[in-house]
Amino acid sequence: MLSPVMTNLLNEQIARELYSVNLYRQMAAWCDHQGLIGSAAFLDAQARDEDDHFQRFYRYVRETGSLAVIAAIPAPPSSWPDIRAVFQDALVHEQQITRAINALYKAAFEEGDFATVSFLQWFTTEQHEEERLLRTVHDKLRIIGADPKGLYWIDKEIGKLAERTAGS
Ligand code: OFO
Repeated sequence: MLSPVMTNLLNEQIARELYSVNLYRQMAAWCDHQGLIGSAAFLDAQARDEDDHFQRFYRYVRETGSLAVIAAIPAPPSSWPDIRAVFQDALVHEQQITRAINALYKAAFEEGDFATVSFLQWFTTEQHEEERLLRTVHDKLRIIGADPKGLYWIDKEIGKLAERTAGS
């Protein structure tokens, strides 16, 4: 059973996860439009992971007997100056999500809601992994700089990483 405070906090996270799905879908569409098909595949895989995160929170709130609420989701940005800016935004976004998960974890712990603490444990590990992966891509793009030939190869490499994220 969730307290009203924890129910609200978890519903806020449901909204964040849905925003994450839309953000990565929009980033994937922008990359496709630029001909960056490897990056688009990677970001589509990220969006699928985010949908899994949404489902986990949504199901958990329902399983406790509380009401899961789907709030209005703000539109994500739809264009970026270049591919580096896309992955910079993605990394900053994941760092914000990590802070949100940590705040949830702290609130659950302070309430003595150990079922929710245990539920959130998976997400603390997942956030570590997501930040690591996005930092890897961000660093690769920073290293190649503005070299268009390098960009072609790095896009292919980013596409291969999509296979590693699929279903994770
Ligand atoms: Fe990217 O971890 Fe969920 O939001």
